[in-house]
Amino acid sequence: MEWWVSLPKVELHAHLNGSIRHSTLLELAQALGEKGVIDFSEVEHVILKNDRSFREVFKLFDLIHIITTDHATVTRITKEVIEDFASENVVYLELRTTPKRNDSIGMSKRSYVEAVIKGLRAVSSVDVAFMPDNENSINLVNSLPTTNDKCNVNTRKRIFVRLLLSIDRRETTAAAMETVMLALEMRHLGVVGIDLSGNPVVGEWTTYLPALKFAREQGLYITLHCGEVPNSLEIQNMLDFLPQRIGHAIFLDEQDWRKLKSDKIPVEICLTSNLRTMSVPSIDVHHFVDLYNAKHPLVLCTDDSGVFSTSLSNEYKIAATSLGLGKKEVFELSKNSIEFVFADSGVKEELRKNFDSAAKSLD
Ligand code: 6MZ
Repeated sequence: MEWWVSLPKVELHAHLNGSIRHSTLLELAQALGEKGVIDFSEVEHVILKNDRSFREVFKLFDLIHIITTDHATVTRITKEVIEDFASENVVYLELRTTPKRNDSIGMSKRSYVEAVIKGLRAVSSVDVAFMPDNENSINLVNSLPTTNDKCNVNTRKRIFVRLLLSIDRRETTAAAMETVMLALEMRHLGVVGIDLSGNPVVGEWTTYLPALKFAREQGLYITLHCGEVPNSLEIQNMLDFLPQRIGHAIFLDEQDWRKLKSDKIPVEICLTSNLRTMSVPSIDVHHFVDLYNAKHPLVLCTDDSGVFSTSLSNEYKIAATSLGLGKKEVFELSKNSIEFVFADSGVKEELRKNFDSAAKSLD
């Protein structure tokens, strides 16, 4: 197994519908094509395309949503996405998704999230620990091996999963508030926070602010997609809000960088995503380099492993190669991500132990 794959990793910025397997997306699109809902020959070309502009990425998301937004499919893709991350040794995954309402098939935001949770329970290839108050028993319920072999129990892989509910920038204040209320109700099922995402040229900060403030008052963690396009006022407002993390942080000016660094707001870095969408022209001018050298808190993430054909192992490989990092530094970079997870101190402690024991066998 390649070293990058064996390395234990923490994924904190992964959108469910962006992480869908290519094979699954094509299979589902073909089935809808056969039913006459979409024209498969046109869609196939869009799915298989490799480099996409920012605009095209969001057009693809609209298409993916037509293909995936029913309860059974949401459950299936959640299960597969977790299996895929676990198979490359992601030991903690914060998965984010936008709760969607679709009256024509009886889907509410709540039933959408319930379908996601059903997907968490459906994973059998690995132990999925997602309920904060029930971390140990869920492992057993989910994945008790069929034999009585004690070794078997001990050697099964385990992944911690937490959920972030996303507010889409197209949504109204009321819809954003509905997502926050749902997150609060579903905390016992592993929902830990709120993400603001969606097409960055759409919507206004003031629309989401009431819901984000309320979420924070109620103790939910907040992460914001910040500075994906040049929008100086919004970037300043977002940094002033002091979220627990931000994603991307591309178009910040000198003053914003100073503020980000002095407030030590951790940044979710998505290298391949930024390069593929041409938001950053090349890896050597990516702000990751400066933030890493400045020892700013950061975490490498995939963003949309399906849409951008990447994996977290690949992101570590790209980062290490471009900065000339040795294995020890890469291991530390990965381990340090634990400090920015939105889970409690017990989970962090477990993860540290996990990394320490992996360090012995990783050379
Ligand atoms: C902003 C993004 C994104 O929520 O349906 N999303 N938002 N910037 C990005 N960078 C390229 N990548 C994904 O997952 C897909 C949704 O996540 C957001 C978009 O709102 C997209 O529709 P879910 O599971």
